[in-house]
Amino acid sequence: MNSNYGWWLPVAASSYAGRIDGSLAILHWAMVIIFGLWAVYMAYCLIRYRSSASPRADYHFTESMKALTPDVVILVFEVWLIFFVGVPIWAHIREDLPKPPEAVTVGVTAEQFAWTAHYPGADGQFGKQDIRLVNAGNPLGLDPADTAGQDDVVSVNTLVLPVGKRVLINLSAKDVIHSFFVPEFRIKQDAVPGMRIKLWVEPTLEGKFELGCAQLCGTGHYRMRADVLVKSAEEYQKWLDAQKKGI
Ligand SMILES: [Cu+2]
Repeated sequence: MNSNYGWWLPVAASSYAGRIDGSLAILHWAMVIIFGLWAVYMAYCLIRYRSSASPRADYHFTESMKALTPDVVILVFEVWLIFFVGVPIWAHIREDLPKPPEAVTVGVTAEQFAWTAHYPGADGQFGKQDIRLVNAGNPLGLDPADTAGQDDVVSVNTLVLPVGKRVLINLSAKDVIHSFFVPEFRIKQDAVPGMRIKLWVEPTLEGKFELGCAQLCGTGHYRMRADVLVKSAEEYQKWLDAQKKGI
């Protein structure tokens, strides 16, 4: 897993990761260029206006609008960056949610200090959940009397996803606010008790990644992590078939 991290960004493993990295690259290169220009300008001013060359201070403010040119350029660049780069990427991630028939739907529930994945099984239906049925052996409170839940798969601290497929994740939390963070997917989303928040990801690389909690959530926060295993469609199906069904 450590090989996914280096001096630069972690490996990009989702369909939208490249676009996020692109916007980061634009921003950082722009900052390098702006920093360089300012450094050169400052050096120029230090020499041009040194005290031996200009012993008297000049208090006249220039009224030429030309002096505002750099500010206008930066303003236009920043507006462009927000509305033509940032917002479209954000809208793609927030709004282009895959619809259940074409997408794999997985429930992910955060709690102190674990991640529980919930798969609907062959019938595509999630079983009924009841908070009164929650216990150590039934972390999601699945109702054993509900037939829709009898083929459901519940997986603690292992989230298995198929490569090249859009996955819809219904994210929730049982106790306090947590945050679903998979750096390789470039996705981070708070999990809030009482809310079911939809997010999606299309993994583009098979492998093992780390799902960490990115919101300080208690004394065991540091160990609130899960493996994200991205597998081929066949391997994914094999894994699902091998899991214990129901509760
Ligand atoms: Cu947490």
